[in-house]
Amino acid sequence: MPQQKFNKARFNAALTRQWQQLTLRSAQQMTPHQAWQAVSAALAELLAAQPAPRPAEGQRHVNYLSMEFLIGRLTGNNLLNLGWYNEVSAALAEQQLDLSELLEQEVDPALGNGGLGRLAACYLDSMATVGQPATGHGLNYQYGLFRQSFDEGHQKEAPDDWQRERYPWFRHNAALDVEVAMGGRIEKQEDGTVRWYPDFTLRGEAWDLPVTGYRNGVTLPLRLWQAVSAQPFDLTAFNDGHFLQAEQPGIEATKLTKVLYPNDNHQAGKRLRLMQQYFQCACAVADILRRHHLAGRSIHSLPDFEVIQLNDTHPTIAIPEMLRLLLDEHQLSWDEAWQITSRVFAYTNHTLMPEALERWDEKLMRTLLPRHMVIIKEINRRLKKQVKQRWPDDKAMWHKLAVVAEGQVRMANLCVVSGFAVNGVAALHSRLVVSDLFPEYHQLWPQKFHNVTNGITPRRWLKQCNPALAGLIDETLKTEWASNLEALIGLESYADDPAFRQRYRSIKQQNKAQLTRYIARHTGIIVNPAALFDVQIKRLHEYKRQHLSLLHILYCYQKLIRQPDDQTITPRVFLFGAKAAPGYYLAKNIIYAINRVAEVVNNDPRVGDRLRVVFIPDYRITVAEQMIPAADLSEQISTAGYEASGTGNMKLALNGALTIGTLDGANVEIAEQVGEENIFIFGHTVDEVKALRAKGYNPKKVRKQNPALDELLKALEKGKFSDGDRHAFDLMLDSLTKQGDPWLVLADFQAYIEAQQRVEALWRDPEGWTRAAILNTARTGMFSSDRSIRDYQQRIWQAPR
Ligand code: 26W
Repeated sequence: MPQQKFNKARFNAALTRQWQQLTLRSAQQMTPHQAWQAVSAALAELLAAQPAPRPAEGQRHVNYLSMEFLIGRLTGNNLLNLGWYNEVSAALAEQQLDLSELLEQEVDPALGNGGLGRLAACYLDSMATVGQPATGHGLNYQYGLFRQSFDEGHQKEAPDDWQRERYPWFRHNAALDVEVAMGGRIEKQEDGTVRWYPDFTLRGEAWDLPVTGYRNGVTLPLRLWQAVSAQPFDLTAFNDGHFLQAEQPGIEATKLTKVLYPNDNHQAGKRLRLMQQYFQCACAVADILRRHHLAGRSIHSLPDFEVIQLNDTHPTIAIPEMLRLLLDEHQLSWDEAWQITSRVFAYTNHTLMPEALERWDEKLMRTLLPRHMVIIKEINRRLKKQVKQRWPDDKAMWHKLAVVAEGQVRMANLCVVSGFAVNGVAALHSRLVVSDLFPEYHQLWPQKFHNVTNGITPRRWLKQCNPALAGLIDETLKTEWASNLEALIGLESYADDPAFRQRYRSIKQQNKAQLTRYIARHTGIIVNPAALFDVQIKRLHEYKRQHLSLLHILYCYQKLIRQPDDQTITPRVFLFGAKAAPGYYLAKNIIYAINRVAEVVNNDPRVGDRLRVVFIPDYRITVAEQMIPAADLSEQISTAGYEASGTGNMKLALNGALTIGTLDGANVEIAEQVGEENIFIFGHTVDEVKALRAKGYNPKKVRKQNPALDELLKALEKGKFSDGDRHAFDLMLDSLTKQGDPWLVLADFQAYIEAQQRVEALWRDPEGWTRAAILNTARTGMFSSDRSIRDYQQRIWQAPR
């Protein structure tokens, strides 16, 4: 489809209506925040007319189900994708409104925790851009991820009431409202069918956000479901005289989509969370079936037209929900219903961490979803028959393959059994999904398993967040690279061009100066923009090892104190951005330790401006957009085998940061692309991690054999960074020393220090560094999410033959 033209007259008319509704007399009377709302609402009105793409022959409509969509600010991004930025800016200037200023007024919708949520947002952007017909289905949380602040170094959480004022991009599509039932009991009817008598019903409202393709006239809906009570009162209870009870279900309803669970990689097992999951799935499945029926199609042809991609196991209940509707509403036989369902669902795994793999208590599931539990049991019973045929008398095998076992429903197993495809998110991770997570299922159905390496949208993560570099690339390549990122390879030959290097370096310097101002404004800390900007941005988790970086900071600090006159020491600014789950005390202790060390280092006069440690509070998409273009070094130092992919690693490399990292997740593929001389790889590999654990890993021994490491740990233990408090960092230190160092931080310490020395050696050669940075930009084109979406299209989303 062609790019949609900007219609200035329609835009001005829509904008006028906006300020008139505010009972103002001119556009200039709006506050900057009102102006942002009015401009966005006017644009949303123009966009409502944009068509969704039609499926090509044999192409299915993709329904992307995710509990999280970390979309970030929309207004600027939509203007860039539409190609209207300059025209809107000019139209507003005529009314004395400054576009770039009002864009800063936008709230940052934080409807996700981390990587999985941001990936969902990048994938919608790319589906719109490549013209893949799709709908994103999620929840309209009233409160997004908590806002983070620091109180004497401790993380504090505050609610994120992001919709307190109206969010102008939303459109309530009232024609799509859905009824969702929960609780109650089931009864077998005389004809053998089952009837569900639920306890209460909620209404799901569809709140749509437009996702714009890049200059192709396409808009896809991101449909965020919101719970409201179906009826204000339960009339039977009301008539019985139980006035107070009568409002009960309504109270539940408003609670349901109130808040996003702030856990990342840890399942809490809460009833309300299960209700959220079911609510989302019921709304999405009803919506998909309605569209199918409206098109006048037979239910049997559903798999030819629709595919449902499950973003991890959080929306798994969509599977028994689909079966329930086919069996109970459409009165299909089990075999027919199964035929349809098992060709519609595909599942993406994002983590191997045992504590993140969802298991729901059978009892809880039965009280909330009695009919679904019966269906899950039937899936389990039929699977057992199949397994017994293949492996007679092998109890251990069945124990591994069971969907229901030990009173729990294993959601990942349910996905593998009931879906036609399973994929990991990076080459290494997809291998581990087969070898470590599902080896038995792989024996049964090898054809189900795939890899799709993650990607990032180059629109937001280069063109929008780094306009200076984007401009240099435009000028150099003279081609539309933003929708064809592999074209960046054309920059390779400029890596040896001194003039190009100079411009590339000065853009990085400009971005660093801008971030320096941001840091001063938000933290009061003055950093040296000429220093090496060493960046670690991601959720706070032990396996991501922010504390390994902390040990390196202490190492640098010690060295500087010992050799104050050594002019060869590299000036560094260590920058962190990370939120810890509110109940994850060890992670919070790591934040506290970093903040306390920062306090000491930043205020030590012997340090001068050669070392700074900055923990930027409330890390979110908008902050990432500031930090990524300014980074020199990208820290990707997870214990090998635990970071499924990483996507921050891709954003940083694309923007010309060099990676220091383990051979984990997509780091492996980044290393392959950029070449080993342009990346700093260190540490135990997946196989070495396994071997070390098998042999019996003893962190105390490592410590004893490494006097430098021992000294750093002692300084922390003795309270040197906590005003003499010897217990300030107990949670973190006990884990490293007394509790066996489960993430092998000490085991990788020495290799990490040596890799950092290689970093410094290259930093001393600015020409060599810039060359490597340019090659990182030039060679990371494959990490565009457009490529990921094309992989999904080819490997997974094809209609069954
Ligand atoms: C049930 C609690 C819970 C919540 C979130 C468990 C697991 C999650 C997510 C799967 C965690 C997550 O965001 N995983 C990240 O997904 C990214 C996108 O694929 C990867 O790049 C990251 O490596 C992975 O940690």
